[in-house]
Formats: sequence, structure tokens, C-alpha cells
Amino acid sequence: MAYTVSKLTDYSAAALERAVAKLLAALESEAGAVSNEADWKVFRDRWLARKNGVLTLVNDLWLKAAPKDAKRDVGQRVNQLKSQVEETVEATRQRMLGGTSASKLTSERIDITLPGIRRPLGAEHPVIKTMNEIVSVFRNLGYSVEEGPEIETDYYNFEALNFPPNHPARDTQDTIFIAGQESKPLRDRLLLRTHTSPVQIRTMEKQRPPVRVVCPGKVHRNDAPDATHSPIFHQVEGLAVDTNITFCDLKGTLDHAMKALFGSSVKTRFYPSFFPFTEPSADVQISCIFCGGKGTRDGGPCRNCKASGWIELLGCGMVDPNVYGFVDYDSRKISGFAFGMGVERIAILKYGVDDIQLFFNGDVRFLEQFG
Ligand code: 2NL
Repeated sequence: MAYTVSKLTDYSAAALERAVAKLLAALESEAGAVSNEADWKVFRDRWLARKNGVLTLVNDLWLKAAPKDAKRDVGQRVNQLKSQVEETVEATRQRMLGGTSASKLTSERIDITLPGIRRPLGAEHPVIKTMNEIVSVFRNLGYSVEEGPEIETDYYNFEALNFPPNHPARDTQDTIFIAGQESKPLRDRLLLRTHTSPVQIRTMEKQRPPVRVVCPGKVHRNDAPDATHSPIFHQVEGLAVDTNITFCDLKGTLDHAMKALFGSSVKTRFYPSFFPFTEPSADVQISCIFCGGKGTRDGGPCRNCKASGWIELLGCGMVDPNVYGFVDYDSRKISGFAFGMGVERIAILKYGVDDIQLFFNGDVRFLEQFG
């Protein structure tokens, strides 16, 4: 039964106290039941409304109706009561705002049965993954790793590498030059490096033999993109310079590296070639990893090696003595070999990818397969 204010018949102090206690008990219990703002407004109006509010009724039924000699005491008690009711109404409002109320809990509650939000795990990019793998093969042989600028001078990219002045690679057909440098001497003109060899030149400038270094990184060529070309690709070049380094060391090192990258059953073959910066030079071929070197597969010619049983993978050679001249090494006392490989080409073979553009399009469905 809801509390109602009833007339006082007995105005003794004890009777007044009992009536007050009943009212306060009702106030506390109704305040405790308030659980949202709408509840609170109803509660406030029930107790404080000028018309028919509990305090107004107390005023009318207790105070105004009191006999003259009791008025003073009743008046005091009713005033006290007024403050107590106002305080409780305000405290109830504060409780609403304070956030411990049931309504707040309802609006902010967490439904633990909803599916979670999964943060997708990134995957190492297949090109970077392959590049790191190549680098680690050589690190395990004691090579150090060097990096250098992607914007280079003609000197470091070409001249110090024994490119003749009119070599076609120096043409804008093949190399991306920074514009507006016609007034500079050729050797100072800036370009996007076409290989990471400049890093090896810089390494030899600051370090005397013995040198064993690999240089991974991004390189640029003025090529139109297609399934096998990209104007931006990656390279790992390597260099070993010491006393008595021979072509035999080169063969043994690269044979080991190819076995480490493609499996111990691959064979290597060195085929005469030409680079301005090595003499002699060779292309390295590995036995075809698709047909096992047989040249035939599934009863027909192997398409990956054009039925030859061999796949061309990288270039190498003994460092041309002219190169040592640029870095102040004495070519009568030392010798060395160098090699360079395209990372995308190796990744394409390792993972059976048929289009180099897949590495650069950023399609997550392709990339997440390498996680
Ligand atoms: C290829 C061939 C090659 C080198 C890179 C080199 C570096 C210096 C001196 C001599 Cl500092 N040579 N690098 C040598 C032979 C081949 O790269 O086909 N790369 C993708």
C-alpha cells in the first residue's frame, strides 16, 4: 500500500514522532525504488508538488490543523521534515547521474554473447620474406648486411662500376633520372638506383679488405609493368673481397646458397655472360624445380624451363679490376667475386606466382596467403 498522509488526532510529541517516522520510512523506500529519470520525476512530484504533494498535505493536515498550543512544535518538526525530504529527493537525483543506477547499467551493459571483433593478423610481405631469407643464408656464411640510398649519383650507380660513358643503361630509356640537372657534371647527376651495387662501392670506400657483404634493397628501372616487369623491384647483391678469392669460391658459395633457398637436390650451372663490372661474368642457372631438371612434366615439355631442365636465376662474376681502381683497392693483392639477384624472380619461383604485379597490387587475399 502506498503511503498517504493522514490527519493527526494526537498532537503529543510521541505521536508526532511516530507519524514522522512512518513518513520517513515511506520516503526512503520510495527513493530506493527509483531506477531512472522518469521514475525520479514522479517521485519528486509526489513529495514536493505544491498541489497534493506529500509535503503540502503534511502542511495542511498536520500543521494548519494543529491546535494553537501545538503549532510551534509541529511547525518546527514539519520544517525539519521539509529539508529531509528535499535532501533525499536531491540525493536520489545525484544517484541517477552518478551512474550506479540500474538504468545506466542497462544502457551500458555488454552483451557477452555477441561475436567479438577480431583484429586481422598482418603477414610479412612475400617479397620482404624472400629477401630476408636470402640475406640470412649469407649471414650464416659470415656476410654482413649494408644498406644505402635509393637516390644515387651517376658516379656510384654507373661510373665506379665501370659502365662506359655511352652505355645504354645510362639512357633515360632504362634509368629514371631526377629532372633538371643538366648543368651538373654527369657524375653528380641524381637518379633512382638501378641496382644495389652502389652500396657495395660505398662499403669498399669505407672498409679495407677482407669484405664480405650483402646489400638488399629496392631498385628502380624505367620499365613498363607487365607480368614479368615492374619499375620498382628488389635486389640482393653480394660481394666478397679478400686475398686469393677465386671463381671456385664463387661457384661453391652460390651453389650452397641455391641449395639453401630451393632445397638440397637443386644443381647449379654457370653459363658465360657479360656485366661491365665483372670479368669473367656468368649467369647462374638452377636445375628446374618444377620438372626436377628433366625438361618434361606430365608427359609434355616443362613450361617453366622451356623443356631445357634449367632456370636462369642470377648474375655473377669476378669483380673487374677497374672497379677496385675507384675505391683504392690494390688489384694486384686482392681479388673478389660479386653477384646480384632479383628478389621477386626468386619469390615467383619459390611460391609459384605467375604475375609479378600481384606483389604490388596490395590485394589482401593474395598477401594473407604468406602469413
Ligand atoms: C644481375 C646481375 C650482378 C654484380 C651484380 C657487382 C657489384 C660490385 C662489383 C661487381 Cl660493387 N659486381 N655486382 C655482379 C654481377 C652480377 O647482378 O642479374 N642482377 C639482378
